[in-house]
Amino acid sequence: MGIVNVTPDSFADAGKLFCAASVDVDLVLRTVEGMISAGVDIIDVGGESTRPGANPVAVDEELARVIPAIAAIKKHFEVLVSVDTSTPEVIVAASAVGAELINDVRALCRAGALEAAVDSGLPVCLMHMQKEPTSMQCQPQYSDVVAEVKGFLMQRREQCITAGIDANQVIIDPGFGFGKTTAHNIALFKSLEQFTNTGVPVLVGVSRKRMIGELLNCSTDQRLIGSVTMAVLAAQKGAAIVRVHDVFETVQALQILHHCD
Ligand code: YH5
Repeated sequence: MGIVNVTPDSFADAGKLFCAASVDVDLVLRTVEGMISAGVDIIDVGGESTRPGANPVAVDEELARVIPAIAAIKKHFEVLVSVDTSTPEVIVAASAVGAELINDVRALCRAGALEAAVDSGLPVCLMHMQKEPTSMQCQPQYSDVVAEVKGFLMQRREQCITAGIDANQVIIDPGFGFGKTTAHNIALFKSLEQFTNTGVPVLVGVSRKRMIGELLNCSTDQRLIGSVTMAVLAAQKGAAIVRVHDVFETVQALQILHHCD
């Protein structure tokens, strides 16, 4: 899964796909074309910055960022598109322009989001987050991070199934970096098989995140090797999808894994 940010403040992004007040659709299309050439399977389009401390974005603003980008991608390419959103209006509009997966860092917990996802008939990715982006990195606490994150995801998955989403249409994601210290992230990553062993498809997003910066003591532009290495380890532990900035390098590494493992 390749990350396409259409936010004005996404410092972690490879390219700034946002120009002045509106999305630069041509730049989005060139980025997607590059990812497709590199072997991407899914393009994840997000219009809300969820980096630590980021401010919430208004619904109209999120719609204006995300929907033109998804519509243009679907018009020009055959690639699967996922929408990184927690907003019911965005779920509805994105599915209307051809998005194929709802990726929600809030696990469809916002009012109306679960209903919108059910109505869309699309598969969903449920991610764990402690608190909200504005507050999540101030002293995250768990007594047993693996049990608590897994318990939340499996319970939320059951609620989604009860609400009408097919059991085989739910992906789970431990939510690396979302209300977790580096120690919590590493504990989760080491125990990733406790998630993949359930048989539920698991998505892992660690690309360029702070845990890699802390382990290697390096800035975001020096996290490529760490990110690719963690993507390979996640795949080896059974992750179904890895969400990454650097598609070309990650696809090469995963091809080696699949030929030689
Ligand atoms: C995720 O893990 N993450 S947005 C801070 C960074 C680097 C990257 C430099 N959406 C996930 O990518 N969706 C995001 O520091 C996600 N899983 C799923 N399912 C945050 C992000 C990032 C943040």
